[in-house]
Amino acid sequence: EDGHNLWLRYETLNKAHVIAPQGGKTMQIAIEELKKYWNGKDIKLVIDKRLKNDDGFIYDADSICSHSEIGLLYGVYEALRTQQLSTNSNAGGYSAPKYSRRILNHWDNLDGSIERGYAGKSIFFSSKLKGYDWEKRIMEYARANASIGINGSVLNNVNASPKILTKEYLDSIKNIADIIRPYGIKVYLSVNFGSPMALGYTKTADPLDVTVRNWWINKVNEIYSLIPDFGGFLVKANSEGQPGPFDYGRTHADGANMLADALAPHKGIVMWRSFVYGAKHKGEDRVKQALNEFKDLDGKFRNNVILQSKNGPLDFQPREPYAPIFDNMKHTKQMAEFQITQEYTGQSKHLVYLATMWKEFFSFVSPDCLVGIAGVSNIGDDTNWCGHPFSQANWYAFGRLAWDPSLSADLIAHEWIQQTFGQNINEYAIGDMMLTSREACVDYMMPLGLHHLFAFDHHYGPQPDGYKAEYPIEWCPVYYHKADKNGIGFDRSSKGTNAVSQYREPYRSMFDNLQTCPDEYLLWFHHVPWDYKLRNGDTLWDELCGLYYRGIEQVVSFQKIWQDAQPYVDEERWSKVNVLLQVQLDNAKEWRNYTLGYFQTFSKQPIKYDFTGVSFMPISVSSKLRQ
Ligand code: BDP
Repeated sequence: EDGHNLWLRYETLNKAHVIAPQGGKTMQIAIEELKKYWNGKDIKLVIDKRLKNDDGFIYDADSICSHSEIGLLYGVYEALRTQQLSTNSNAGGYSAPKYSRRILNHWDNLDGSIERGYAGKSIFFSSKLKGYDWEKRIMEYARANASIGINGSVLNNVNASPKILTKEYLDSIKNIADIIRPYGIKVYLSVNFGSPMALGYTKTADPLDVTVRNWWINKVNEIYSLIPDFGGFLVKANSEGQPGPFDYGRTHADGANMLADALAPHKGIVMWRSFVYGAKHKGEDRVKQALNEFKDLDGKFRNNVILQSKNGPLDFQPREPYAPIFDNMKHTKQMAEFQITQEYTGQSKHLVYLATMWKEFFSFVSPDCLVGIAGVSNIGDDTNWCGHPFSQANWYAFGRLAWDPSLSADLIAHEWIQQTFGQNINEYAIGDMMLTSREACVDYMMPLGLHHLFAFDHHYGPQPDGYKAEYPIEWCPVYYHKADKNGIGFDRSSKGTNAVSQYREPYRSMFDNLQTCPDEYLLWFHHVPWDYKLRNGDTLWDELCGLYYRGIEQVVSFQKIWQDAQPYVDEERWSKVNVLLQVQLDNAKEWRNYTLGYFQTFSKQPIKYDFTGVSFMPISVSSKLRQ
């Protein structure tokens, strides 16, 4: 049992009789899946053009009905999913996705490596795979995505090589597109803004230059001649060294609109990332820069441009407040970008279920203000796809939430557990472990709103004392915690950098005021004295210490839960998780020792806890964060 089958563990039954109209490849897949795995007798697939949403479907005991073949396939996976679950009695009814764009962002490089990938090499560009089973692997990938409703893949890294747009690569992208199309998945590409110049076709990449504009038009036409349903481009421009319109004195809107104009005749889109700092607003508090870069451009983007922003204003930290750009760009289409790959949450070594983090985001940012969701993928060519067996749950949860952001993290966890490990496992304990795992990670890495205390470059372990004169200050941990003899935290209140002013009410005032700022964001928004009394009566220092210890206790409790699960889990997956939980515990202790040891040099106060004598403190977060 190597985990390769993910949550797709249907038993082959071969007893269903499927009645379906003539159709294409997608219909064939839908029929095959039912014939093999459906546990009823007759089942009917019906195309009904009166149903408006292409991807939506109606599913009841003996029929699945949709406007389109892909809608039918989604209905089939819903039927098979409910068949696997113990709660299948309330199955059925109408289901349609909240968003038409449910997209994985792969950060895969053309040499087969993956930026922030922790599960092997690229399944798209690795030469190792380009053997006989390459096609099979891509098909399995597409099937897994279709089973949870994902319908788009950006195949390459946002730090994009211009070479992706050469004939050689476009031909291989066409092959991938052909394999994944029947599963309803469109291909998108990340593009380097400087491509025409870098590839030697133009003297500039200025978006207002006619030769540049024509190059892009021709390139886009070439792409569509190979891939008629190509989705569009994802662009990281003027960010972390990438070229962009600023290089020519132009705006992000100029840049995005040029690409949008080339794509529009083919119905393609541009996903333009707001992850920009160190450009025009260099020197300002980093978390304010994205909005400051973009706010004057609100309403200036073409209709087929979507601004894509990370959930938090910094960079995928274990906990951040939501990114205020979502409050402000009222006349611009927006997408949220979640990070499924666990760059800052223990990579594929720690068990951290991220659905609770994404739900926290949705408790502040209404799903209604978005037009799509992107997730930075955690998939590689490892046999089990994601490295840690529980990291598969994050891929699963991303798809389910992109389909329906109102699903609870709890429900999704339980669906995943039953499908992945079967119904005999101690599901509630495992569910509790998953649901509290992100809070545990916050506790042992950086509680109370601390952020970016990570070791340079690899972002795995702690380095709160990190400072390198040769690096931008925004990459240095000391910039973020600002610990000194008086206290700790980044003053972003109205008396500090005033980052709070970017938030809508009531959050602006709530975050601004030390008395009302939720403890979870305390040191994100305030520089707080070591002796400051928190709402629970503890001093800041004692609470900080307590939380690091609590995080460790949580991991110990996960180990216990996993011991109890041993009889119900196959040896291979059980051992793998067991070993990784020990790594997680060792790492959690390292985080505590290093971080508290360092902060103690400022607080000069004792740590009241010891390794063995810690009493377990149940996790409780502010009610707002629990929704
Ligand atoms: C950061 C990663 C970096 C990415 C960047 C991005 O450390 O590797 O290129 O985000 O999203 O989180 O562009």
